[in-house]
Amino acid sequence: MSGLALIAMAVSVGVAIDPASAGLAGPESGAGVSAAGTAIAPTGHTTRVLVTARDMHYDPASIDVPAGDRLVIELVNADPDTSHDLTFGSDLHTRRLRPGQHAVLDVGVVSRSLEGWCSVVGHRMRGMTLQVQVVGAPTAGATGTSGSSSGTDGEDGSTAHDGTGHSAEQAAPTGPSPSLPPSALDVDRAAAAPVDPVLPPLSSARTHRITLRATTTTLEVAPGVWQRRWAYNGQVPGPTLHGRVGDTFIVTLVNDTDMGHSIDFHAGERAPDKVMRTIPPGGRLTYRFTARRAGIWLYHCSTMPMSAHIAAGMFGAVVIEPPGLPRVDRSYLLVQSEAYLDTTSGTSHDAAAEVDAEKVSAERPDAVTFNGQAFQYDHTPLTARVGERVRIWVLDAGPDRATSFHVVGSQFDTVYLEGGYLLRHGRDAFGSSDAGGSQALALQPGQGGFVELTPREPGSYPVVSHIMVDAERGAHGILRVTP
Ligand SMILES: [Cu+2]
Repeated sequence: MSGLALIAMAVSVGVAIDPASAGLAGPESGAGVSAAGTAIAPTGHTTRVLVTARDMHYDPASIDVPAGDRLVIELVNADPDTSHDLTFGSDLHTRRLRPGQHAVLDVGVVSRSLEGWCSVVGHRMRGMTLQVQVVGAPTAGATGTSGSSSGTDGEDGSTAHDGTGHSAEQAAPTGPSPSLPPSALDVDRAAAAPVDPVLPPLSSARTHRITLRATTTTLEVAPGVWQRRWAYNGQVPGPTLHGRVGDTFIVTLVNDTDMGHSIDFHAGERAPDKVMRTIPPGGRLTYRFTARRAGIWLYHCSTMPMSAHIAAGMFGAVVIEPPGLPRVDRSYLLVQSEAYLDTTSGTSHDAAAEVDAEKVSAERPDAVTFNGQAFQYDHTPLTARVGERVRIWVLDAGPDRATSFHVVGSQFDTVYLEGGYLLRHGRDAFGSSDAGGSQALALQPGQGGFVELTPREPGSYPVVSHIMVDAERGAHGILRVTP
């Protein structure tokens, strides 16, 4: 039999069934094809297996199927708070199941071993794989064995097809997608929607009520470079909360996505168990906290894998002013974070993909940003006049990169780090002379503070992370000072 004929036959017998879109139409006729290119006669028998998805595993994690049997998998999502699915490749998959839902997947006549996995970002990496082992398959050829998961290809390429007509190669883990070339981070182009870096004003309210909706939204991470971001209220960073010591925040979190999400406010002291729990698609919770201490505090999604959820855009700032904080002429807020792009199908608006969780794991950011977009303040600068006092609040959301916040051409006479002043008008905590100065504010992920400076001359002062590779990846902007 020629390779071409084999391919044609394999395609004709394999039918992927998503019960949401089609009824069970089994591949009852025709033969499967072994890994070595040998036709396998269908037994006419169907193996049905119930598989439960829970806690980043399938149970069972491995299924034995007699060669030539048709395999039908019933998948149940037994997780209380997050979505799962099962895919064997691009065409053979269930729909995404919410907690408690189930689906039937007709895998077809199985003639070689397969690996299935959950396509929700990060789940495969954390162990959600399902092995389908063919047992009792005939040995064919000198080296190949039907049912081998090694994917040994025949010379004619026919064995790229299993009995379902789907390429087994799709089952191989792909690894991180290629890095975005630095030239793609175009400094000279304007962002479609630059984020206002001005700190929202303090209101007189002592109780703050806000609804945060977890969304999936296509946003720019650099001019012309887009990602399907997971975002609170469709923006990255999420809304800034601004209050005083003693204020109460009543936050309603609503999950408008098809996967589980959560929220963790560093600004409050709460047992994580209930308020930080992951809520399912459509779910909601109320998270109440009182801000007892001053600082700039991170909030972020804490659903696993947390690195991917934060990298995808689920973070924001809570600014709790220290008592007696003096008024200044300009007050800005910069949240630094990294972006990890799945570049497989491009980064245009229409091609934008979700976060590349494997790239996050490999610590290979494509961009480092202030307020979610690389280089945005090169094009729409922060502004001040000569002699004005400028305060810049800085928060490092990570998930993984520290920052060394620096304003080229200026010095800080006031530096506030994690709830205390390192310097206040040039004087340190020991009350030494008032001639001290600072050049950079060092922050690890999950830390924040502010700096104050007074520009002496008009000009363009670069605002950077002095971790230079990150400045070159986009943690770079301009403070434009006019006379
Ligand atoms: Cu999340």
